[in-house]
Parts: sequence; C-alpha cells; structure tokens
Amino acid sequence: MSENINKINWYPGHMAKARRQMEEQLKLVDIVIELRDARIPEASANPMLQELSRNKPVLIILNKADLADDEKSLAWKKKFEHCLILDSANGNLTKIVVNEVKSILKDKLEKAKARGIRKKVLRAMVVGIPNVGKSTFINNIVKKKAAKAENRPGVTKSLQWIRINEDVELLDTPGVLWPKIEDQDDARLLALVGSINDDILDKEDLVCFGLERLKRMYPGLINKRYGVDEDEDDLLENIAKAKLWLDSDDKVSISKAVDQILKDIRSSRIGKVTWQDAGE
Ligand SMILES: Nc1nc2c(ncn2[C@@H]2O[C@H](COP(=O)(O)OP(=O)(O)O)[C@@H](O)[C@H]2O)c(=O)[nH]1
Ligand SMILES: [Mg+2]
Repeated sequence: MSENINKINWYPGHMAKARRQMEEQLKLVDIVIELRDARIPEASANPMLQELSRNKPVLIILNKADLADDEKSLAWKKKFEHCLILDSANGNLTKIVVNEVKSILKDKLEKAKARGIRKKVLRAMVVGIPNVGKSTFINNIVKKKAAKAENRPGVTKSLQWIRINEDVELLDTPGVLWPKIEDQDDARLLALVGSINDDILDKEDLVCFGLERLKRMYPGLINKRYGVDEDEDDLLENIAKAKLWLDSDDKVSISKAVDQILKDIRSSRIGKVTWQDAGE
C-alpha cells in the first residue's frame, strides 16, 4: 500500500481494508510501537490506534527529536506511560528499544517463565502516520545482521517477522494510519512539518499560521533568524525585503518568501521547534 496519502485515493473501501488488516496484525503482537513526530506529538497521533490495539501496551516514540525542542520533548514524555525520545536517522537504537520493550513486558515474561516457557520471544509492530519515520526506525533497529524469521503455521504467509535479537521480533512492514485531522489547525501542523503535502492548503496561509504560532510560542526566534521586527504588520513582506527575496522584476517576492520559510521550518533551520505544548 502506498504511504503517500496524497497520491492515492483514500476511499472508504481502502481504509476499511487497511484497518481490518491492522486489527488482525495487532492481535499477533505483545506490544505496539507507535511513532509520533516529536515536533507535533498530538497532531501526529493515530486516532484509531487505541481502539484497534485494545489493551496492548503502546510504546510511544517521539521520533525526529533532533528537529524538535528538547525541553518540550521531555515535557511530552512525562504525559505518556511508555515513551522514548529518539532520532531514528542517527545512531544505533536497537539496544535502547529492546530494553524498553522488555522492561514494559516484564510481567508477561515472568508469567511465561512460571509456566515453563523458557524463552518467550516478544512480538512488536510499528505503526504511525505517513512520513513519521517508520521505515527509518525499522532499518535502524533491525540493521543487516537481522535475519528474517521463517513463517510459522497459522500465520498468514505474507507476514514476515524480523528477529531483532534473541528476545524480540518485529513485523517487517509497519502499519500506516491516517493522522488525526479534526480541524484546520491539525492539517496545518501536519503540513508544516511535511507530514502531509501542502497542495491541499493555501501555502501563504500556512506560512502565516506558522509565523503567528512562532511569535506566540518562541518570541524572538523570527527576529533572530530573519532580522525583522516580528511585531510589525506585513511580517511576510518584511521578511522577504530583509532577505532580498525578489522575483524576476526585482520586486519583493512573497511566493519566494513562502517557499523559503517553509523550507526553513521543515528542516528546522529556523530552530528546534515543537509546535504543540504538552500542557499540564
Ligand atoms: N531528522 C530526522 N529525519 C528523520 C528521522 N526519521 C526519519 N527521518 C526522515 O523522514 C523522512 C520519512 O521517513 P520514512 O522512514 O520514509 O517514513 P515512513 O513513511 O513513516 O516510513 C525521510 O526523509 C527520513 O530520512 C529522524 O529521527 N530525524
Ligand atoms: Mg515507509
């Protein structure tokens, strides 16, 4: 299934099938590893996951933490029962993830041992919205040394389990779910970090939304980055002027400013920003 939500027709039949498939797969695992974007911990959640995973423990990964606000990541971590703050694109995460999974499932391991099962292999599945880093995360913790486990009787042929180490194995394909888009702000936050394509939104509107939020949450950041007074009107135009972003007629180019600022935001060149607060 394509993960690019803007390239496929996400008609109900498609969704129902994906949902059913994920529900079946979730039955087979001991723990769900839910990836969220550390820059938008709430808007990158999966609205259906809680219902689909029933009572399975969920380990939340605040991924792309290298692009997010470190202090806010820690505040968010406290809100979740099980959570790791990670950057899947760098370092070797196998040990930290395996240890966390084992620690969360300690009781289950002990019960298995008491029943005489000497070596219980824990099964996990990665889920998350498109572009949150699922493939990057799986590649990171699996590495090349991991061999694919063979299919077992009673399990659909297409399901492949990858052995991470002697204790944990992972479903090789992640579950993809539609993000929570309850209102325009959710959609804008997802577009700001590049989780959904911005062609469903007005880009200038999107950047203005971003700048407003930056002014509120990170006063001084826009001034530092673009050298403008961020409390003046016509902020976008002033930034374009200050940065000499011009069109071919040497006129100040708002569309260049929009594209450039979006790029700065998505790459975190603007600064390590988390767009949603954990609250109390
Ligand atoms: N900076 C940063 N980029 C990441 C991280 N994890 C994934 N990415 C990037 O995010 C993009 C989407 O990652 P991918 O694994 O394809 O996402 P998927 O759609 O969930 O499988 C890729 O360009 C990755 O290189 C991370 O922790 N930090
Ligand atoms: Mg992928």
